[in-house]
Amino acid sequence: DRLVIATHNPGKLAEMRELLSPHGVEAISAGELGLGEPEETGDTFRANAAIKAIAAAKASGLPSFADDSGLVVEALDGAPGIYSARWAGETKDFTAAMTRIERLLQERGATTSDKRRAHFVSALCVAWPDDHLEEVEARADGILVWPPRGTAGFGYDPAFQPDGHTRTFGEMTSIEKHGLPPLGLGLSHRARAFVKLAEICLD
Ligand code: ITT
Repeated sequence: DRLVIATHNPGKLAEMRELLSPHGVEAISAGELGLGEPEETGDTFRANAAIKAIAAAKASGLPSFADDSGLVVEALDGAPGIYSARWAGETKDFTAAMTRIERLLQERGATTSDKRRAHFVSALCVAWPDDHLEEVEARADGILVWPPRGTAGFGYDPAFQPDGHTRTFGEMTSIEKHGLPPLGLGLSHRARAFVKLAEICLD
C-alpha cells in the first residue's frame, strides 16, 4: 500500500511517518513527489485537512493523508488556532509567535495556570482518488509556560506543557510526545487523532 503524506512541514512529516510505521504502509511525502501546496481557505481544521488531502490525491492518483493542526489559547479567544502556522510568518519564526502569545497573555493578566490553558488540535484526513474521505479530530490539553523549554519537536512544542506532565512537548522525545508504549497510547493531539484513524481505515 502506498500513501502520500500531504505535508510540507518537516516536523509534522517526521511524526506522521512514525505514527504510520507500525501499519505497514509505504509513505511518500508531498515534497518527494514535488506536489504543490494548496491554499488553505477553510475556516476549520477539518476543512483545511480535507483541502490538503484531496489536492494531493488528485495530483498523485494515490490515497493521501493530511493533518491540519494548531494551538488554541483559551484566554485569546482561540487564537492562533487555524492561523498557527501563519503567526510564525514566512520565516517560520516560532520564537516570535510564542513571544507574541505571551505578550497578549500578559496584557490580559493571564498569570496563573488556570488562565493559561491551551490545547492543540489535529484534524486528520485521508482522501482516495475515487473521492472517498475519512476524517478524524483530536486534541491535547495543557498550559502555556514561559519561558519556553526544550528543543525537541517543532512549532509551539517548547511552550506547551500537557496536563499530567511536568515537561513540555519540547522536552519530550517523540515517543513520549506520542504517548506510545510503554507510556500508554495517545498523548499528543496528533497521536490521539491517529488512534481514531487507525481504527477506521489503517489495518
Ligand atoms: P502543512 O500545511 O504543509 O502540513 P503547516 O505547518 O502549514 O504544514 P498547518 O497549517 O496545519 O501546517 O499549521 C499547523 C501549525 O500549528 C504548525 O506549523 C505548528 O506551528 C503548529 N503545530 C501543530 N501541531 C503541532 C505540534 O505537535 N507541536 C507544535 N506545534 C504544532
